[in-house]
Amino acid sequence: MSSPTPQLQDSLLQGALAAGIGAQAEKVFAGKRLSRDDGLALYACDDIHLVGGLANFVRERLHGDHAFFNVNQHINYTNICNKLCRFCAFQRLPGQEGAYVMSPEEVGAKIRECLDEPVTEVHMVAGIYPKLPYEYYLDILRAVKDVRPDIHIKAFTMIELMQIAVRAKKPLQEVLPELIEAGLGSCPGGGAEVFADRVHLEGYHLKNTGDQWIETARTVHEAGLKSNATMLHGHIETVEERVDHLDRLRLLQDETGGLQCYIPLSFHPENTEWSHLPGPTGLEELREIALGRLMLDNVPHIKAYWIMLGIPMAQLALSYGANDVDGTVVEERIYHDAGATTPQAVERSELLRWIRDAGRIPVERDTIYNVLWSEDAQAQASCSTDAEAATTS
Ligand code: V47
Repeated sequence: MSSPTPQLQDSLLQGALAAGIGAQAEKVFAGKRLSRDDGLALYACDDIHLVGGLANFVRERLHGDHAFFNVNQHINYTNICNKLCRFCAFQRLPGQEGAYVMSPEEVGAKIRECLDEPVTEVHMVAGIYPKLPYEYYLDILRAVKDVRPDIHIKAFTMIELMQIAVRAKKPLQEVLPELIEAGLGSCPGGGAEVFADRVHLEGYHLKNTGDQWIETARTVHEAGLKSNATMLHGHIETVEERVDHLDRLRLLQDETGGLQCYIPLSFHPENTEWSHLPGPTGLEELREIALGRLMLDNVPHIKAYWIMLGIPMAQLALSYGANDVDGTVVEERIYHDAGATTPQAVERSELLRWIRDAGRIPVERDTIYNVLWSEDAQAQASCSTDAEAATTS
């Protein structure tokens, strides 16, 4: 496994001093936490490749050349939603053309369709449809497990969990053990958007606030579940609001340690109320990956979600701070409704090919980052140790 050399560190430092981010580079090399002002300085730095180089330094210090992926399937059980978020192209109102709700049987059938594939995770999220009863959520989890008992269910964003607790008429603390009993394994990072109240009011005022997202994630972590975290960038938010978002995630992580991965999500404007906004450029996307890696010093993994970025940009992101690319993803809908032109799935062999092409070593993981397979002896060894531990416990 490669690790950053002193020569690389020296040339990065020279570049950083010339670009006016020497103090930030020194902190990065010393493993010290960057302040909010440091974050602003990194956003303001003209040389994105230098910022990316610093993030890559941290990425290689943590993960060497490894790039994680998994074999996964997405299920969006309903697109009916009452939150009317201005950035969303996926939502429908009840009765509107294209509106759907999948029954638990239909959810099970979707899982059955992929039984021949080596899928280890189902990523299940949807809109907020208040008519769905509490039992529905338990039933869709059970439907998945009935068909594929070994699959890991990563389901329900924080706003969905808030809604489930409302329908259960119980505090989330009491609901989570029941969801876990029905099959829930961890929670995805979606729905965080940008925590700042100003952006919340303007773009998604019916949805949870930033404080509510953090509070719900805290409850999830206290219940023993891991979760991911996202930030939806490239619309009306300021850089100060992005730094604030990252800092609040970092503080949550100091407290709970429950975040395993951070995923910057690039806003796709098509078919949304914000279709007049341009969305982020490629270099802005790379900067978000880099800032995530540099600011979130306590979050182990940074994901370049290839469905959103496209494969070429995800390959580049693996040298700008990202160490994960998500998975093979069968049937993504949220981004494709918003105009994404990436494929809706990729073969495992194809994913391996383009990770190798990016100069990285593919490592297949499960949802909670146990290594399942790798060409690299060191990663493979940690995989057999995990397997031995699992079989002897
Ligand atoms: O919650 C919705 C965002 C999220 C748009 O946890 C949009 O491993 C851009 O959270 N343009 C869903 N973004 C995706 C998500 C995710 C994806 C991959 C992995 C994980 C994980 C989580 O997408 C939504 C919302 O924040 N979103 N509409 C749009 N037009």
